[in-house]
Amino acid sequence: MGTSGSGSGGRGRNTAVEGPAGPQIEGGQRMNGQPEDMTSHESGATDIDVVVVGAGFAGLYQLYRLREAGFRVVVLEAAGDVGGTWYWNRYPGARCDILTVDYSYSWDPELQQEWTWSERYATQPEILRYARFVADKHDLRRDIRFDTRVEGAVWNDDTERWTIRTDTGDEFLAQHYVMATGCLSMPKVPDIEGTDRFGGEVYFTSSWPHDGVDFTGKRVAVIGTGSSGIQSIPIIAEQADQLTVFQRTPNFSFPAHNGPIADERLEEFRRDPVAYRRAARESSIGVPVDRPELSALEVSDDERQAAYEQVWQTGELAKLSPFNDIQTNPDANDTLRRFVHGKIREIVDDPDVAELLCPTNHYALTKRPCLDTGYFQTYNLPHVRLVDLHAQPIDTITENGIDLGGSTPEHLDVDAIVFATGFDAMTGAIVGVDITGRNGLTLRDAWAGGPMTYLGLMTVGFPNLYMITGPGSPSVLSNMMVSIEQHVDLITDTLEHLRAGDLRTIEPTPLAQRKWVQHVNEFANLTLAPTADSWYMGANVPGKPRVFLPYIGGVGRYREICDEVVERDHLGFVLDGPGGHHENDGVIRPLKPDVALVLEVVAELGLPPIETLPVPDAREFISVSNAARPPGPDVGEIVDGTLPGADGAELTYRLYRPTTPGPHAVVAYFHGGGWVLGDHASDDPVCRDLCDRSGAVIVSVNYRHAPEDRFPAAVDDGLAAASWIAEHAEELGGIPGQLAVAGWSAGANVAAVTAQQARLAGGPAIVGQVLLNPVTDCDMSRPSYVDNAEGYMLTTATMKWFWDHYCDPEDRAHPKASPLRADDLSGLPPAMVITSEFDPLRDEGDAYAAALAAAGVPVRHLQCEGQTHTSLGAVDVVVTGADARAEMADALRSFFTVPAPA
Ligand code: N01
Repeated sequence: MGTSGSGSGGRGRNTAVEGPAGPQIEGGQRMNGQPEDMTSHESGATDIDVVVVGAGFAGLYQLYRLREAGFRVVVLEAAGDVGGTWYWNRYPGARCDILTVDYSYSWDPELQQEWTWSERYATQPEILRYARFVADKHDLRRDIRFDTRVEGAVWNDDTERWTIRTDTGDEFLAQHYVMATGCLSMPKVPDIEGTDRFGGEVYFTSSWPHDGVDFTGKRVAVIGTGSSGIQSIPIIAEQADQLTVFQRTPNFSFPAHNGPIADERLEEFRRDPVAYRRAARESSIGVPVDRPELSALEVSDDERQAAYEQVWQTGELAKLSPFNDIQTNPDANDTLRRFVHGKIREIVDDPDVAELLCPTNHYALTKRPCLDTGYFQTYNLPHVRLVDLHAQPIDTITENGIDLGGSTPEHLDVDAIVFATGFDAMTGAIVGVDITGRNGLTLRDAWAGGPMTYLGLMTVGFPNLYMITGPGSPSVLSNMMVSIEQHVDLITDTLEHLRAGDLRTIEPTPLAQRKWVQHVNEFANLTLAPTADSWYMGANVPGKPRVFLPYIGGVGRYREICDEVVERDHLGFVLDGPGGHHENDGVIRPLKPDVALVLEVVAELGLPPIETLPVPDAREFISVSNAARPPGPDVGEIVDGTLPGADGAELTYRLYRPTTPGPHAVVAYFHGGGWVLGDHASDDPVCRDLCDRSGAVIVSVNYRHAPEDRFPAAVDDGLAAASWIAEHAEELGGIPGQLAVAGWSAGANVAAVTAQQARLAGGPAIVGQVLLNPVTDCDMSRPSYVDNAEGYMLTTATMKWFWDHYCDPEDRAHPKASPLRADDLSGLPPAMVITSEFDPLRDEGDAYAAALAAAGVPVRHLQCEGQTHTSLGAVDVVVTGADARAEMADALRSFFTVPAPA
């Protein structure tokens, strides 16, 4: 999306033609700023409240806000003028790829009226003019030091200030230090042999000569086919005598259809700019477009084709996903991938070249997609050649050209080489400055395994250091303007808060940071994004840790999170100073992201609480919602049958047989539903999953339910069913003596009681028990009943309703109802007990695991963070639950390796 930030954080090699120092002021007046209210320290250093590094869009707005708030602030900028990315990236064809109506500041209502963009996607010169216009309008340059590169920054714990050192020999002592250095501002160091040897012209798209380059009559090589390459190649081709493009990875690119801004979008904005901007802030990527609701797999081929055709004709990054599962489902993604391949084959005349241009090694949109103007058409020009670096890798660059190896070695003479090879994204410009925090820890060392931040904004050990659109925030996955403004506002508000409270420092807590990094990763892992070798993953820079860098949860969600952090008294931060010491340790998003998404969807449906429904309606409601679940994995065979329960009851069961040849060990499984709801098929996905993963036959039993058959019917049926299954193991395709019990929720209560009753009765032999979020006790006063009373699917009220239907109060303390209350738990089969953090039943499950262990029973106790009572069973919906289910299956397999007790 739109990029921003300056190169002050330290740039890589400059072009052979021009360095970053040459100011080229086209408009506006340049001054080298020295705020009037700066004071000089005795050491000669300048004393100031805030140093901001970078005068791109982030730095400019940050300067404006801090100045308005009365802070003494200086901006240090390596370039000769404002503009950041747009100052440096002047290559031919450079434009933004977010509609410029969206890629513009919203904080100055006047500016929105004063400035009119000329095109849908403004060119680099126009965007740079805009940055200069803003700098002039607000007289920002007087506080900016141009041609000043920050080289190092050291935190002093005694003075609680940063010392910031520049290449001009100046030093600044600042209480706060803001990195507004941009996410794509540190060019990747060229990693192609012989680059330094080349005697011709060398250009980098990331720092293009200010006077432009004329390629007329020249033989030009362009290396790299990311956004910069794809934007510049068609224009270089117009001039060059010969153009050779060296492609390592073909990219997804869509026509930009640039031109005048579409009337309806502009009108929408002009009609109500405030509402328009609000919608952008609450959106997913910072552009006000509706979220798609349909899956790509639930529409007809024609409808899908029409939707993608619309995408192709629209040319907007924010609208590339017309379906809700393009980013998550490989099959859905493949439909878009094939559509784009079709387009490339239509456009490119030479079928071999077309195939080379079709991206096949990554899913669509998992690398940053591009918008182009005539990119694929360029390969139809007779003087343009595409070299596939997989077939013909570059051996070396020579004095006069490029040597290709591979199966068909060849030498190409060229006059100029253009490197469009990208950036050390998101972290490069930050760790490019030598930053030392508390106790001599350098940021480079602290981030050696990947960036560690809280909210992508601050990092432990580096107090009062702020990163605008840092790693772990939506940044590059969003319209940068929206994300920049949010961070600037947040930083400014934070500094005002500190000042008002006479506080000097702010720093995240280790727990908050660790959990935020985990949240960022877990969110990314819900999507296909981490599968690609992208710069989002750091994969383009040799040796860089492979970590998904931005936050993929969306700008609206992220903003809510940040707002909540502030509202909850700066949760996850330590604030300190003469005004007091406030440590508010905690985790802002303890739920797993997919669990949270499910809860959001359910909350939006506004479903009635189960306990408000008559039992038949509640059962109907559950069976309708169950029908909408993903089915779970295929198994070898499913057989329905009946078996005798207690009291002459006939019980239905469903048997799941693995695909592997039998006989198999057998699990008597008892479904969840509070002894009131569900049947032998209601835990279908979980049973399939367990069968598939454990390789055991699963027999799911439809024990009798309350209120028709109250306590102890369910548990008596449990024992009867287990006995029958043990006796008929061979008939069922099982191995005699290899029987375990398992269950979920009330079904886990039935399983636990069955294991106890079998021990008391001397049979059947049970080799193990797997209890998923079990009911083990009737005491509903434990903290988990209070902490998780509502909001996490199973509520305390529903649990009470279940108990009331199932069991008279005077019977509830009986071990057949509350197995935790059994006098003696010794000699029970080995157990695996799984409990979930956000489950009213959590504490009684934990207590049962502890009691079993205390009685000498071998217990595996898995306490699942961020999960709810129902989430672990949501097969193929809550993917973060898969590990726990794998462990359940693993436990079953381990039970079956031991002989059954005699
Ligand atoms: O950089 P890139 P970019 N040998 O990393 C190839 C933003 N942006 O400057 O994919 C051969 O995307 C590399 O190959 P591979 C935007 O966010 C925005 O183009 O790593 N090839 C790739 O093809 C964008 O995503 C606009 O296999 C080598 C290319 O070089 C981001 O900036 C415009 C190589 C680098 O592509 C970066 O874009 C421009 C090697 N040794 C940029 N090393 C807007 O429109 C790398 N490559 C706002």
